[in-house]
Amino acid sequence: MKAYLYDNLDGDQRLPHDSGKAVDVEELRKLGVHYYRIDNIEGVNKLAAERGYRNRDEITVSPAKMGDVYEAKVKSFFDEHLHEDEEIRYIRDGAGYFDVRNKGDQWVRVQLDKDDLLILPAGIYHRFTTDETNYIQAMRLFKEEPKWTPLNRSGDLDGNPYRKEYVSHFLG
Ligand code: KMT
Ligand code: NI
Repeated sequence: MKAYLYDNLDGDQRLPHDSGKAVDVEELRKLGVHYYRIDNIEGVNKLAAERGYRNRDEITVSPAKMGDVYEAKVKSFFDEHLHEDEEIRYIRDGAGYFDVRNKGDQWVRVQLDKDDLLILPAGIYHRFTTDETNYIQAMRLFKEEPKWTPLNRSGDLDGNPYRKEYVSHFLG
């Protein structure tokens, strides 16, 4: 894992876009974003049980797996959005980037590799992209029903109760 401010420069979303300004785990924690390195599935099972997670699936995001829809999928994952539930991603193979908004509404890019696990709180604005290798395999964990309807920021979400809760808890 490596986190830094996104450089906001033009160019493919899959490039590193590293501004050179590092962001540490403490700063992520203040945004409600938790990072763990876990090299065994028992560790993931324990964390999931503690947090009340009951379901999971595995997704491979790659041209080999997705074929013609790969490019469109990668673009849609990169639309800024939030969820009304916590999002846990455990990287099984490959690599990718989760971008999250910080207190100043800047993008923080979190680079994840195999064995990295990231928890994003409900209501945080974020987006995802593969990197230049165009390959990631991840476990997605969810509490009850899969509830990953992305709510895009372009819709006005200031009144959304999950957003309001996040803002008052972490950005207030
Ligand atoms: C997400 O939340 O955008 C995804 O689940 C993308 C695939 S998981 C690395
Ligand atoms: Ni998401």
